[in-house]
Amino acid sequence: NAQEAILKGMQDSTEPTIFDKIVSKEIPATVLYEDNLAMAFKDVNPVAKTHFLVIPKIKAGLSQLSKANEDHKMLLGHCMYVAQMVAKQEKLEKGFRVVINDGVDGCQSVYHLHLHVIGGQQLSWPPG
Ligand code: DGP
Repeated sequence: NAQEAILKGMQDSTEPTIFDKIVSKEIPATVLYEDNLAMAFKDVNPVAKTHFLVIPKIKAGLSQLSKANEDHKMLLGHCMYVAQMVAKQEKLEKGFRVVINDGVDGCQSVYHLHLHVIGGQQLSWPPG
């Protein structure tokens, strides 16, 4: 569709990451949901009983949230929507947390935008 074409055409000079290999199925992941724009899969290093990631399949320059521009709004909204949809699928009816780590201070380790969805147990607040 048109949105996909716009995203595909957006310059991406950022390095490919392990998440590109998950999208292309070069490396395995437990995929919970996938559509033409986004993918949700279990985090390999869970910090709670349920911990999955939602990523845009087309990075489109979004190595991190702070690189977002106007053209990314639909994709960002879509990822947020997918996060709550998969949370329902994973039966997180008592609640959950969505986190985006950005940059060094945010402890980001993979530079391909991703939403962490964490739950399945009582969480504490605030994070460090
Ligand atoms: P962050 O620190 O926000 O950049 O989180 C990156 C997350 O990605 C971290 O919780 C571990 C997860 N992760 C890293 N490599 C892999 C992988 O190869 N497979 C899966 N499923 N998750 C990964």
